[in-house]
Amino acid sequence: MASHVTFIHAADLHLGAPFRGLRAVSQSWARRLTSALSEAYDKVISAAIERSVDFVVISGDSFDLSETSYSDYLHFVTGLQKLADAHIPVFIVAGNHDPLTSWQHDYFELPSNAILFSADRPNFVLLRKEGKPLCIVGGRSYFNQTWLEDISIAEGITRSSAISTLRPLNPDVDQAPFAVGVVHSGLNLDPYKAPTSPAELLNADMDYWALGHVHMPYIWPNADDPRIVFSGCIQGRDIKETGPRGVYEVTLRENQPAQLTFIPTASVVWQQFEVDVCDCSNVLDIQNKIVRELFRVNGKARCEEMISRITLVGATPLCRHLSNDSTLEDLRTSLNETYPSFFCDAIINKTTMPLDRSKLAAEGLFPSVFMRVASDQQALPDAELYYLEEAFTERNLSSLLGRIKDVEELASDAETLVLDLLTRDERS
Ligand SMILES: [Mn+2]
Repeated sequence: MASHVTFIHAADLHLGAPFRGLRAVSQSWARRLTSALSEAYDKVISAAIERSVDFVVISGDSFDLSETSYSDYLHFVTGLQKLADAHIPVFIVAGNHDPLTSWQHDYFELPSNAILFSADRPNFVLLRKEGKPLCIVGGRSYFNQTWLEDISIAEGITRSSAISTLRPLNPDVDQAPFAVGVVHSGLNLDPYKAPTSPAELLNADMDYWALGHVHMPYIWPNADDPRIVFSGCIQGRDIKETGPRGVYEVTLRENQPAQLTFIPTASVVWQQFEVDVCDCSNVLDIQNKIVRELFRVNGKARCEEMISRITLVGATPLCRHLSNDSTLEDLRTSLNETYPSFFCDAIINKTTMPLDRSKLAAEGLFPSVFMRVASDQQALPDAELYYLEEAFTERNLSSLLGRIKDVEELASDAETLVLDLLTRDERS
């Protein structure tokens, strides 16, 4: 029988975190959000138990620090105890939000299946199955909120130092087929949070690095060979943390790439999206189109309850009604009353009045001159790109140049925007 190990990689639970950045919230949704984080944590625990995994790792930021209460600790420990009852060990590192110095041990004691790694050195554990060595787990915690060491947080977390550290008590440790590293690090993505490099981690000869800190799932070098992975947070906490959130179930087999299964855990998902209303003939039509979009977006979110921020775009004569705040607010209220599992916190109007370009050209006024200049310019995309390069460099923004993908589309959007501003008063 080929040997394998399966575990849950979770990170960034942020228990106790407040929800931020909502433009509007109803009382029932405020209550809903208060329970969303702890529900997501419960889903992590039940996923581990249902799948009978060999162990669980939590790669930092179990708590959000500023708000951690007795009830948050209690909830956390209760989950760990459920894993203990199912004989599932848990390996935890502390992150920048919950460094070791912030853990209030007067409130709780970790159950014996849970190991919180120290911050002073690399920690190693050997996991056995039926008496035989199965997997080495190595990790190191944050001590303070800032990683001040001039060494990498991952330094010394290698298969060979794990073997030499564990050998005195485990003479057979070098027979362990698997090794997993656990740290809370910005990797090469956030230079301010205990950064390290993919090359350093790969040199450590671990089979899988379970990282925390980046709140989006992120896999390096690629999904076919996941060696260094951020599982992301278990529940989005504001409108910037859109889309599904969850944990990975990881299976390691000898001489094969790690196999990952994403398990969604968010109990409320956040989404921001645009709805093009140019084909809607009245405001009710717009409402119906928004509803269709809400269901379409929710279909991909893998979570029933959803908070959304919706931007209306497109050219429509209804623009004049949509620029009235009370119409937008009525529309939002109606949406929220009709579908209680969706909450829209804001509708943003970016629609424009339709432009009659041939009429503008025939009038021969300033807009027609502008259209001629714009069309001459658009005939020379290389010159436009050169102009942008100069302008960005002058303003020290050359790093943004890589984001200019389609200069023709940019130029056409710019032309429409200018024409809209030039003619808005006449059309409304
Ligand atoms: Mn975090």
